[in-house]
Amino acid sequence: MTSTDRSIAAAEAHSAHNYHPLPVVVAYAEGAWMTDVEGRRYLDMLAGYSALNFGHGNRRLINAAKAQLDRVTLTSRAFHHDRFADFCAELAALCGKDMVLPMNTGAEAVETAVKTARKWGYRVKGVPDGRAKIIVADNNFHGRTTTIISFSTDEEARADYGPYTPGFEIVPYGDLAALEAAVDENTVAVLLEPIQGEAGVLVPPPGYLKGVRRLTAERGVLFIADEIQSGLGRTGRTFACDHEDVVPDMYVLGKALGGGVVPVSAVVASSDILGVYRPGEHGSTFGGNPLACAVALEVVAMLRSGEFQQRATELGEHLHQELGLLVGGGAVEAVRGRGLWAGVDIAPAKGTGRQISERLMDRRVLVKDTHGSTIRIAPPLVISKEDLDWGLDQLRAVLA
Ligand code: IF1
Repeated sequence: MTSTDRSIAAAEAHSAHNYHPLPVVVAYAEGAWMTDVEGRRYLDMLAGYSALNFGHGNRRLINAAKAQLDRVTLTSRAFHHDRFADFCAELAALCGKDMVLPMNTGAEAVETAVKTARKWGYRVKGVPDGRAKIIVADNNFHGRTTTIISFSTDEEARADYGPYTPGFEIVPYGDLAALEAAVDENTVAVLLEPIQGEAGVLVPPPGYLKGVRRLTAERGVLFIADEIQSGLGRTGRTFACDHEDVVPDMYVLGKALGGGVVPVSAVVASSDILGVYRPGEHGSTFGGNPLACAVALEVVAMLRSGEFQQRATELGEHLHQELGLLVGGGAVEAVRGRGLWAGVDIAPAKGTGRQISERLMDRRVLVKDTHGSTIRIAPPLVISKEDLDWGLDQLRAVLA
């Protein structure tokens, strides 16, 4: 029995089977590469679902974390600490906003955005108590809490978790007319991913985001952009909304905000929205902790230079050019995405997404399939062009 087999058997014996991971046991990682317990190296083309935009073991992020570990790691929000104000000010400035509410996971930030929109609806917009409505898109993915899966259209994520949280209406993604028809006097927000990740890296029709922005501004409804996966450089811009020069009322951030080192998430908005909170009305034990702030401050500094956005743009153009050549050859039915992010629909005759992922794993490339036979490609933004090309060679070989 190899150490891989032993590790997997123990994991299966002692953990809930809420995932079906590929049979690889990672022990080390650096840059775009991971090494398993047998010493085999793999090219990481998933990057922790975009939490690892800056690569594994990013020296600036590890050093920021190491330095903070010897200072103070947790105070709770019962007291201030010397990284908190800088983190909030710098992150707000990156977003062109003036207030931040820090949390830890993406789902917590989405929940915070939902609570903020409802509270704003009652205290600012004047919606009758308990009547606030939030509009979401079909095939959304915003996390796995009971409220968030209450508005999911994915039966696998939603089944057997009732009773469900009311107050949400689902409209088709990309359909502005349907959205306009759904907005009423009790609508407090529209919550959207600017590009739908789990749905298969779905880019909305050109002009959709601009239309949502115009409609929500006209109707006094908050536009909440869930940029947890699409944001922080992944699509070649700081935010996916930037591709349409759209500024939402609330940015919901997570994943790469913690640099792949610690969980860091946040809602970022203007003070006339986040100013609705009074002490004691929301919170989190770890939200905005010193270690999280130290790492996230370094992430914000790295994004300020624009180098990661530039890399994702240039390498992304190359990625999509190469993937585009595969369409129509019988193996790939469609490719979608932006920057260093692509959803590749494999022809079912070539195998399921899982089977393709396993064949790629045998060739030392790690990706994740999503529904059916789509694989998601999202390498760390630090990947070299040579490594990206090597990864594409393995995909072409698997599909040949
Ligand atoms: C899993 C994918 C799924 C997200 C967006 C909020 C969250 C996520 C746009 C919640 C998290 C993760 C969760 C992980 C797999 C992955 C994922 F889309 F990235 F592929 F599931 F859909 N908004 N996405 O993508 O953030 O609470 O996880 O920090 O749950 O299997 P979280």
